[in-house]
Amino acid sequence: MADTPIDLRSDTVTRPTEAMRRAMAEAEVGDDVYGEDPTVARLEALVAERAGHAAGLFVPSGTMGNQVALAVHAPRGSEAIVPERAHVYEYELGAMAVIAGLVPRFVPAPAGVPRPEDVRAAVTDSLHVAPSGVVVLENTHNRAGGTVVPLEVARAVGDVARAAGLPYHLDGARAWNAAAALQVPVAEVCGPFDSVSLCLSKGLGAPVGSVLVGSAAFRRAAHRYRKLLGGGMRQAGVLAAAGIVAVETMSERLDEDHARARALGTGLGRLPGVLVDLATVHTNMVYAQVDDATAAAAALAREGVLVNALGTRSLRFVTHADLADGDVDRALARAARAFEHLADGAVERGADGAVERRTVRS
Ligand code: TLP
Repeated sequence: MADTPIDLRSDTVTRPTEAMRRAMAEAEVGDDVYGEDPTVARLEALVAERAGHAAGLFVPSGTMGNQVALAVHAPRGSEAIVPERAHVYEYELGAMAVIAGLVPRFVPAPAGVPRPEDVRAAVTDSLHVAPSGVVVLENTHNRAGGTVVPLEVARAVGDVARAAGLPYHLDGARAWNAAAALQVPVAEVCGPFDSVSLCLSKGLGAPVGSVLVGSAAFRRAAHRYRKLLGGGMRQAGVLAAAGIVAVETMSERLDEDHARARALGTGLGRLPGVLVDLATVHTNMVYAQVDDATAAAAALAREGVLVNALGTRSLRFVTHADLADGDVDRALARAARAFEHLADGAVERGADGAVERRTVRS
């Protein structure tokens, strides 16, 4: 294996910065189950304020943030209307069924963006099917490539939800990335929703945690669910302190991750046997199509580049705060070595090496 591995599996692999570690060591804490941790209270107020919502609740993970929100919003036996390939369904182990008793109703979402009319068509109060319980969006949409949902679409889907009397939740694990890409404050991204789960442990680099924001009444209900799920944490200010540093110092640097993803995507797309749709590289993720994702990920790992294989043909590369200058070039050089022997099956090239035709595969 070449030198130090470059870890592009996820932005969750980032380690706390020196400033975070100092803040953790010095955090003022109390028993948060008694509501006595001042640092947790500060983090919750900070994120609620940044997101433009009345109240925040610190939860251990994005999964718990989403699942608590769904459980609060929708009655058991109802449907969660979700964009296809949404994290709340694909990667949360069926939690919406296990915890809240919900079934998913998918709407098509090319590039992660549903059409408001498809959401409207998915709403039902028919006697013969499960009633609609909640509408969900994901911004950025992970499985679609870290793509950004435009604000006007988020608002228009919100109008549909409101007209139908349905609560509206955002999986905003990477809402700060969406805000950076759209060049708006994160409150704009979070504005149309009744609740948003924002992760501190992804692009912002905190070691643990998410904040679920919404109204004061929503927070009261969510607080009970968090406890029910075993998410009542005691001196959690040690973790919240890192979250405060993350929000205050790391959200402004996300453009750097996005520029690196674009450079990485451009370089990867030039390699034999690799197909990258640069139109989907909006933020810090690059999805590359190859003939055999498992073999390609193993070849990359041997050269010192760690990525996730998703499905049989997709590789996901994620840029993040722990990358150093030059890591993208180093990763590309290693990828070129790893893919040397792969067939150039995905693309056809002209004499000058330019891609002439791409075969798009699922
Ligand atoms: N996603 C992880 C993996 O689970 C795939 C990653 O590496 O990207 N919503 C979205 C959109 C997410 O991408 C994730 C994490 C979550 C929610 C859940 O967050 P955690 O891992 O904190 O429970």
